[in-house]
Amino acid sequence: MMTNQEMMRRRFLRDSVIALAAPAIPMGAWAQTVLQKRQEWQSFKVTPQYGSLLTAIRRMKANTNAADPNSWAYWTNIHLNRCPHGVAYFYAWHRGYLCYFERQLRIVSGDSKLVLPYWDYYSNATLPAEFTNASSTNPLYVPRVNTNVRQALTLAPFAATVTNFQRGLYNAFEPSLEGAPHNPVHDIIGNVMATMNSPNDPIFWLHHANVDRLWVAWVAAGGGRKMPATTNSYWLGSHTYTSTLTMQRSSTYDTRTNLQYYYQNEFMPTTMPVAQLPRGEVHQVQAHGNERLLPIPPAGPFKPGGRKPTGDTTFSIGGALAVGLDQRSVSAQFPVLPEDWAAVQEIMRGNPGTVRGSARKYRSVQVVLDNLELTDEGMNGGYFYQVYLNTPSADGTANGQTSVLLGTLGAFQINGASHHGGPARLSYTVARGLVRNQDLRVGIASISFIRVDGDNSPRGATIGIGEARLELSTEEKDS
Ligand SMILES: [Cu+2]
Repeated sequence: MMTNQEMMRRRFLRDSVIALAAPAIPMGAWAQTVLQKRQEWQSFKVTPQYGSLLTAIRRMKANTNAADPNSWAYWTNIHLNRCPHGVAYFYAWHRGYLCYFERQLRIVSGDSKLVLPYWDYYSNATLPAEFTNASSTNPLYVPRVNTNVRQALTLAPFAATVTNFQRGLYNAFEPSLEGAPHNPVHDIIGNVMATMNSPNDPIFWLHHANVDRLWVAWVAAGGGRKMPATTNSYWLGSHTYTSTLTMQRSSTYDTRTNLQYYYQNEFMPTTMPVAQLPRGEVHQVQAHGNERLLPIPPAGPFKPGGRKPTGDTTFSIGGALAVGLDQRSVSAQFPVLPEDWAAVQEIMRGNPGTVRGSARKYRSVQVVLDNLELTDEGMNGGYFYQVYLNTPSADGTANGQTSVLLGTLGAFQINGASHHGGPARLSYTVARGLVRNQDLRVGIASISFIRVDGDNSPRGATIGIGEARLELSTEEKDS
């Protein structure tokens, strides 16, 4: 039996063939010549272009030919089939995608002044009212699990230490911002936003415009923050959207040179929208990196996965099997040999580590969540987990040791990891220095899942993890 996604993909392939007959959109020749300003929603919605946006979305949703760029489904399918999540070019690919979509909005609405707006959730963490008005004639409305994303936000990507850009380097902006707020905003809003069909929700475009803006702001902030140079091989080749729609990677290096747009506000956020916390609830304050003494959540009743090679280049020094997550926070605790922990410490110092049972030299450490599955209740999102690596003491507390935030886990991340086929696996790099000089006092390591809810999150089982493990990898990661 074909899965939904296989059917979507086949339909897409069929439609792509039809699309070849349509006039080809010029490739690599971005014809935008007037510098355009992308405005925050609150400014945008009082301009004449607000009406043009509604008109464009209405017309695109009414067009049921998914092979037609004037249809809404055409743009959702591009994301479903091509989007790179958790890999290189996450931002750059989406930058080109948004530009092509924005151009289509202009074509469909007939308004050459229509420019994509963004949603600055650091200023207004509640979805703009225009998106939540459930009137059947409102093209901006789709059902969602939550409408406040306060809990998804963090200032971590804007820390002075995050100076590298691309995935694969330590202290890199790309995986940091993707890890939060990008992913948890998808998770917390939920429903279609928690899936690879997320562009079907109009708020997707404003969310991604904001993510793109945060990238612009990060570059503009200076302070040693560095992009790969324009001459770097990172910018060779092109982004693919459909068989006929591509864009030179080098065109997406910045927004003004080729793409001809900028943002109303190009500063990094410096504060969280605290004033918009829901009343009457004590919410956990998010902390990131190495800054927090976290009470370790109770250990779940999970069987140890044992130490073993997990591939040609990776070796698991311990893990827990069949880890089930629900509305509670939980830890997966498992034994780690002192000599294996010593190898971790070597790697944290920048030296290769070796382990018994393998001839390889290991150069990085990661937490791997393997064979991830969503339950029926978990499928719609509306929640997420912060994934921590702890080295707990015998009584289960952090015992003066810092907890290390590795990233986030939710329906969106799992859907992203599985949608190109194969078992869903997520890995989180343990940055060098994060667990340096930390003892493994009782021979136990712990991977903790701190549940984060919105105002209206589901109860019950959400996510199953075949194995949560601590892995050494031969992959070199520059600092
Ligand atoms: Cu996204």
